Parts: sequence; C-alpha cells; structure tokens
Amino acid sequence: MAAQAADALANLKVKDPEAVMASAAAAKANGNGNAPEADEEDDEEDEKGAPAEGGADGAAKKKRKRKRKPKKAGGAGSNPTKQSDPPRVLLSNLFPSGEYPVGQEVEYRDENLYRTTNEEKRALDRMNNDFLQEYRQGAEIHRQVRQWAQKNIKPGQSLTEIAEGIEDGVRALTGHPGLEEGDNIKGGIAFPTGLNLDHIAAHYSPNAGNKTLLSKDNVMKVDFGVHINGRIVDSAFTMAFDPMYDNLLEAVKQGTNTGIKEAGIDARMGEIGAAIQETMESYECEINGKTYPIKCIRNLNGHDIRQWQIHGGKSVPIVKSNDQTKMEEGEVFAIETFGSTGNGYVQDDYETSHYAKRADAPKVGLGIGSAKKLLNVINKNFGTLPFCRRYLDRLGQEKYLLGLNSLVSHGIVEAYPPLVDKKGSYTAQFEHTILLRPNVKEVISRGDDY
Ligand code: HZT
Ligand code: MN
Ligand code: MN
Repeated sequence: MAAQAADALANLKVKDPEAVMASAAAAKANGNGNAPEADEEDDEEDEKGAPAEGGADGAAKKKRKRKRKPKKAGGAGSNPTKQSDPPRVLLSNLFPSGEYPVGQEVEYRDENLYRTTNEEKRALDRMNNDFLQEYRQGAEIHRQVRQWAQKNIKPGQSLTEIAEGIEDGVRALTGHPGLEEGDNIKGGIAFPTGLNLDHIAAHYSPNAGNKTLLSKDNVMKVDFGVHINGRIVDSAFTMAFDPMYDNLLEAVKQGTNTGIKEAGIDARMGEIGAAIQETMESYECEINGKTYPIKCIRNLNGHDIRQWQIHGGKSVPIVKSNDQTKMEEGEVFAIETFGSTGNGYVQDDYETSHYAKRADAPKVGLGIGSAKKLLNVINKNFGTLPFCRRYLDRLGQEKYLLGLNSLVSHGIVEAYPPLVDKKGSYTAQFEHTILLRPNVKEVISRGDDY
C-alpha cells in the first residue's frame, strides 16, 4: 500500500472506540432505543370519579368493568406518550418539542479531529438544525417501524402483506397524506420496500397478484426508506430464521460497520471499498454441509443522497478500487454492503417493480397519450422519489404499463429491475445512512438492533 494511502486509512481509524460507545449509549438513553422521554401514561387516571350506578358495591365494580373507549392512537386531542403496536402514532406527537433522538455520533480522526471542538465547524453545524431534526425524525421512524417488522415478520406470511405492513407504518408515523389529500410534501415513504429473498440482492418488491410466501429457509433483505421534507433515510437489514446463515449475516453486518468507520470527510472511495472487502471476505459460512467463502457483491455500491434524490452521483464501492473520489463535508451517504455465497456479481432479472423519475429528465412533449397523464400522477405523488407498481395501483391507476414503459424508453423514468446473483446462492445486506456533519459523523439510522 502506498504511504499516502496508509496515512489516509490511519486517519479514518476511530480515535477512541470507547468514546464512540459512550456516544451510542447516550443516543440510546435519550431515545435512540425507541423510548421517548415522557412517562408511561396512566390508564386508570381518567376513570377516577366515574359516576356510580346500580347496587351496593356497584361503584367500585362498575368503575373497573365499564368498557373504556378505545383510545385512537394519535387521534385529534389525544396526547400519546408511546408508540402503538402496530405503529400508528404520528412521530411528531411523540416528540412535541420537535427535538428528535440523536443518532450515533462518531468523532473524526487525526487531521480531522480538530473539527469536533473547532468553533467555526460547530457554528456551521448549528446552522443546519432543521436539516438535522428532519433527518433524526426520519431515522426514528425507521427504527420504530423496523422494530415492529423484526418482531412480527414470520414464515408463512406473503411478501405483499409484509411490504404493506411496513409501508402502513411509515405512512402513519410520517403523516403521509391520505389518498384523498394528494401530494406528498411533508414526508412519507422514500422508496419502495425491498423484500429480497435468497439470491435476489436488491430492488425486488411484490407487484399486484404476487403470491410469494416467506419460508423459514429464506434469507430476506428488508430495505425501506423514510423521508421528511425530502431528507431520505435509507437503511436495510437481513432476516433469517435458520441459524445456519448466521455467519453470512455477521460478515455483512461487520462489512457495513467497517464502511461506516472508514467513511469521513476526505476519505477516498477506493480505500473504503478495500477495507469493507477485507472485513467481509474474512468470513465463511457452512450451508447444508458445504462451506462457502463470503464474497462482496462487487457491482453493488453505496451512494450519496441529496434532498429528494436517492442517489446523488457518487458511489461507494464495496471492493478495493482505484476510485480516488473523496467524501466531502455536508454530504449524506448510504453505506450499504452485500455479501454472497454465489458469484459476488449481480445481473438484472425478473419483473421490474421499482421506478423513479430521473432528476435530469428531458422535458419532451408527450402529446396527449396515457404517458402524459401517468407522468402527471408521478409528478404529483412522487416527484423524483422512487415508487413501485403497487403505489400506482393504490392511487387507482389502471392499465398504466404501456405508459410507464413509454416514459422509461423516453428516458424520463428509470426502471430499477431486481438485481440477482446466481440461483441457489444466498445474499445478505446491511445499510445505514450517515451524515458528514462539519464537526462529527452521525450514523443517523443506528439502532440497538444493527
Ligand atoms: C434505486 C432505486 C430505489 C439506489 C441503491 C439502493 C435500495 O443500486 C448508485 C449506487 C431505491 C434506491 C436506489 F428505488 N440504489 N439503496 N437502497 N437501493 S442503486 C445505486 O440504484 S445508484 C447504488
Ligand atoms: Mn436501501
Ligand atoms: Mn441505498
């Protein structure tokens, strides 16, 4: 390794691992572990003084027996203090101060260590409070919805019910407008829920009529996004019900954590990839009596995120490369790594579910055909955020496929087909969104789960 490269790598090392842990613990204590600061509500309190009816001991008995009106979670006039199950309480009702839990804050290293205490950098950081609170709100919604998903997803369920469960949670907690209320300005689903089984690594979501059921033998990547005012939190985890896959999942979890550690202002992409690969490929996994080396999927990448844009143009490789591109102050990155027991290489396969209007879409005249009407629906409901066919279905769109394909062939909409490794292989993914704040790196989507 060149001395310069070694230097840059050393600069990226976590200065004090204990300081990082302390910061994570603080984040957990202040609500990152899904516990809003307010006290548990006292259900008995509002029943005091209920009028007595009937016999001698009627007062006491009636008081306990009488059915309470079910409290509508987050309904008008209610003052909820904890999330419901399933999650349906608007997150801003759980954090009325408008201050949301801080993610995992990690100090920069070596020549960037000055940033943490530097008054100029701290001042820059303070100017971004709206941006930070929007990001932290989206991240807390991601943690609350995935906590519910991790507890409730079971073999035997359909991919459609799993996707809808996650999406209903994200809509409720963000206050995503209902179907009648139209456009999507405040917050909501940032992109389709990816439910990627086994050799399918990314961009699979069930289309209408999909009857696929989750089985106890599947390895499922769950990739979903939450946005508040276009500030996108992109985070994913992998679920398996058979401990046989534990080493595969651990390899990829540690691969992603390596990428997060190596990320920072002035960090070079190629070196981040090399560090991820070194971690991931130190693992192997025995599956049904055969031992597989875990390979990084070399043509999948992390990416920068801009407001309303899931990929901003920078890629974060997950294998060694000569890419000298640097991360920069103020940027947001999705750090995601994929491991595989197969080729470590994906190609397009199956029917497309994911689409997005291109940020640089040409403004060509579409005449008066079905493509023009569909584009109006896309503009009004998604803008440049990715969507899937199910989201068009629920908006009441019918027979839109010709129009959608036309928008794709005109370069207005981009199709993101599923990305798959070889049949019979297993793939895993973990992903977090990180903010390169002027004075500290914040792993905004970090939870007590991953
Ligand atoms: C595309 C379409 C979506 C971005 C990564 C990703 C899910 O593979 C540069 C690097 C949602 C996201 C994306 F609907 N992609 N993260 N989470 N998929 S990507 C990409 O297209 S572009 C990676
Ligand atoms: Mn993702
Ligand atoms: Mn991503």
